[in-house]
Amino acid sequence: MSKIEQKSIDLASQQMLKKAEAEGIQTVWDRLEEMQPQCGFGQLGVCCSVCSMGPCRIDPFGEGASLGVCGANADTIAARNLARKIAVGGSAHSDHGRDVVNTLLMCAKHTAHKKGEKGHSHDYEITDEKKLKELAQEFGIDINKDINKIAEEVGNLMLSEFGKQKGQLLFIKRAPQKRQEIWRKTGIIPRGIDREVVELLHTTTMGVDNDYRNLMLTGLRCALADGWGGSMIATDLQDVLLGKPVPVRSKVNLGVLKEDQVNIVVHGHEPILSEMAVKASRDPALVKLAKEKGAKGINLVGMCCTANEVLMRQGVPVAGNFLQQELAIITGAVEVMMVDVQCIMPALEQIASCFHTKLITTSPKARFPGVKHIQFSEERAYEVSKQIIKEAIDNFPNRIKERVNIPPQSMDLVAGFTKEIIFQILGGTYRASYRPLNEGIISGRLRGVAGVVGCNNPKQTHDLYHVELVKELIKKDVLVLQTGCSAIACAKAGLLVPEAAEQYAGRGLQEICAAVGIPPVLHMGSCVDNSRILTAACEIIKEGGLGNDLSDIPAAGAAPEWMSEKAITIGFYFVGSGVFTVIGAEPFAVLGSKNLTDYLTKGIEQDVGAKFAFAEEPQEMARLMIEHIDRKRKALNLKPVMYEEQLQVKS
Ligand code: BF8
Repeated sequence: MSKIEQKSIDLASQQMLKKAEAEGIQTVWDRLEEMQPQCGFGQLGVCCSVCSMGPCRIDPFGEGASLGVCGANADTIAARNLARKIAVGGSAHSDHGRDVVNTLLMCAKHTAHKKGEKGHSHDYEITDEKKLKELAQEFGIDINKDINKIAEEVGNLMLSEFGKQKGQLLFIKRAPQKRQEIWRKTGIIPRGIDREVVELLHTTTMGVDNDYRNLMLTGLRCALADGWGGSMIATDLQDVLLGKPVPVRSKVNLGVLKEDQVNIVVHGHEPILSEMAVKASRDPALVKLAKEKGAKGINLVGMCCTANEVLMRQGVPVAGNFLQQELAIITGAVEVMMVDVQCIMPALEQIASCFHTKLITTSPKARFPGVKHIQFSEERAYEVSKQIIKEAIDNFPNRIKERVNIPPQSMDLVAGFTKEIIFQILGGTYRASYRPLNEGIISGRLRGVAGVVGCNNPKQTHDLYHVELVKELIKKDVLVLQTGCSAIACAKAGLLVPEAAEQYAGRGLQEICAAVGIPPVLHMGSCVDNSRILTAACEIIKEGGLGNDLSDIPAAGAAPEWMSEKAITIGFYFVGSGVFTVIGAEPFAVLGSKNLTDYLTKGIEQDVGAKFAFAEEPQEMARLMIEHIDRKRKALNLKPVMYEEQLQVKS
C-alpha cells in the first residue's frame, strides 16, 4: 500500500490527498504525523489536570508515581476523564435537540399569523402533523385542538424535559418494561440532560467520586439522558418540523461537486438552517443570478451529519464524511462552505484561505476569529440562507479554473429509513408491522441486526474499518443499520443500494432484501438519529418472539472509526440500553486503569446487561459481534442460521 492508500481507501479522497501534497497544503493526516509521538499518558487516560496541584500523571509501568498529588489513583483519574467526555458528548447532541424544540415553539406561537401577514415571523411550518399528534397522544395531550396549540404544548413539555430535576424522562416509557426495571434497579434511570450533565461533572471534580464504577454509572445515566432524551427529542421534533424521512435516492462522494455550477457545502449538524439553505438554493431569482455570473446553476451538497439530515429529507447529495471536509475545499470548486456546530475542523479557515472558498459560520456558539459570520436566526432563516447563497454566487467568478480538480467518483445510495418506514416496507402500508423482520430473525434467514455508526479517525485508514466490518456482517446475514459518517463511508463503497445485497450479502439477507426491495444496509440518519435505532429495537421487542429486553435481541453495535466525544456518549447509551458495542480506533483512553477496563469490558454487564469490547481490526470486530449475536440466538432457542454453510457471496 502506498502512503496515500494507507490514509484512505476512498479513491476521490486519495486524488485530493495527492493534490494537497503537490500544492503543499497541510491536511489532518499531516498534522497527525507532525504530532507524533502523541502523549502516552493521555492515550492511557492517566493524565489528570482537574486541579492546580497537577497536572499529574500515573506511571503505567509502576516505576514512577502511582497516585496524583491529591491521592487519586489511575482508576479514579481514567474514570473521571471518561465521564467528562460522556458529559460533553451528551451536551452536544442535546443542545442541538433544545434548539429544535425552540424552533418548534417559535413556529407554533407565530403561525397564527399567515405568511406575509404582520406578525408572521418565521419560515417554518409543522410539516408532519400526524407525527406531532402521535407524540401529543403519547404524552397524554388532548389533540382535539388547533395544531399550533398542540405544537405549543408538546414543545413546552419537551423543553421542560431538558431540565427535569426529578423522576424520569418521558421517553423512558418507550423502552421495554424489563429495561426500565434494570435502569431503576441500577439507579440510572435518567432525569433531564441538564441535570445529569451537571451532576456528572460535579462528581468528576477534585475530591468527589473516587469509585470508578460509580463514576461510570453516573456516566451511563447521563448518556441515557441524551439517547432517550436530548437526541430522541431532536429526531422526533425535526421530523415534525421538517418532515419524516422516506426512502430517497441520491449520490455520494466528492464527485457530486459540479465544475460548471456554484458549489455550496453545508457542513455541521443542525438541519434547521441547512433545510432552509436547500430551499434558498432553489430560489428562481438566485438561480437566475448564478446564471448571470456564468454558472449553470446552484449546487448545494452536504458534509458530515448536516449532509445526512438534508439527504434523509431532501435527497441532497453528500460530498463526504468527516475526513473529507478539507478535501472538498481542496477541489478548488467550493464557493462557500457554510458551517454551524460540531465536527468542524478549526483547520478549515487555513485550507479555505489557500483557495477562493469562503468559510461562513452561522452559529453564535461556534465562530472563528476573522472568519465571515452570518448569524442564523430562526425568525430570519430564509433571508439568512439567501444571503449565504448570494455570497457563494458572488464568489463564483473568483474561482481559479486551473486549480479546479473534482474527482469523478460519485456513488448511488438510498437513504431515509426510520422506525416508521421499516414498519411499512416490511409489512406493507396496510399491515405495517415488524413481524417480517422478527420472523426473519426467528427463522434464521437473518442472523440478527447490527448498528454500525460513528466517525472517521485519521489514525485509521479512512473508511476501511466501516466498509470491511459492514461487508463482513452482511455476508453473514446481519441486517446493518447505520448513521453518521459510517453510513457515508459505506454509501461511497456502494453498500447502500438494493443491488448491493446480491453482490455482498449472505443468501438469507439477500432474500429479505429482494422481497422488500431494500439495501442490506439501512441509512437511518445523523448521529442524533441513533435514537431511531433505539426505537426500532423497542419495536422488535414489542413485536414479540425475541425476548423481553433489548439485551435479548440478537443485535450488536459498533463504532469502528470513532473520534468524537459524542461517539463515547452514544456507546454508553447503547450499552446502557443493553446493546453489546464494539469500539474501534482508541479504547476510550482507559487502558491505564485495569480495573476500569475490566469493568467496561466485563463487570458493566452485571449492571446493565451489556458490555463494551475494544478491537483493532474489522474482522475481529465482526467476529465479536457475530459471536455475540449467535449467543443471543442460542439463549432465545432460535433455529440455526438458515444458510450458514452456503454463503452466496461473490466478493
Ligand atoms: O455527529 S459521525 S465525525 S459528523 S461525531 Fe462528527 Fe462523528 Fe461524523 Fe456527526 Ni457523529
